Amino acid sequence: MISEKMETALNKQIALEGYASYLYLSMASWCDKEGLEGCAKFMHRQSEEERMHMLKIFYYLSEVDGHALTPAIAQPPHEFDSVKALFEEVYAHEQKVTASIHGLLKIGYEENDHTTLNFLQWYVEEQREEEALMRSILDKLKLIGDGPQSLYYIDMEVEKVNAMA
Ligand code: OFO
Repeated sequence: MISEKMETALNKQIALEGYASYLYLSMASWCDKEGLEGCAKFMHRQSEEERMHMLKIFYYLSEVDGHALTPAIAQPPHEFDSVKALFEEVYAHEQKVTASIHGLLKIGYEENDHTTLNFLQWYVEEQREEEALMRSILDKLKLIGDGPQSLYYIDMEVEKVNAMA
């Protein structure tokens, strides 16, 4: 049986993952509009992954006799200043998600909730990977630059990441 405090916090995490899924879907659409096919494909995949992150908590809450709540999701931004600004926003959002996961762990330790702590380990690892991936893309962006001449090369680099996944 899960505590009310943990149930509420996990429902907040569901909402955060759901928002990430919508934000990345919106970013995929913007990339597509800008002709950045590799980036669009990448953001679509990220969006799917975030939906999976959301559902994983959803199923977990049901499994431990909690009540998973379908979140209201705010409309994400539709316009982005540049591809660099877009990836910076992704990175910032991932850092926010990581901080939120750490908040959940804190509650887990306070409550001696080993089951949830164990469940959350997957997210700790996932966030480490996601942050590293976004940092590596931002590093490449710094090298290539994101002026109009560079967009083609940026897109090719992100396409290489797609091919590795
Ligand atoms: Fe699920 O927040 Fe990104 O990975």
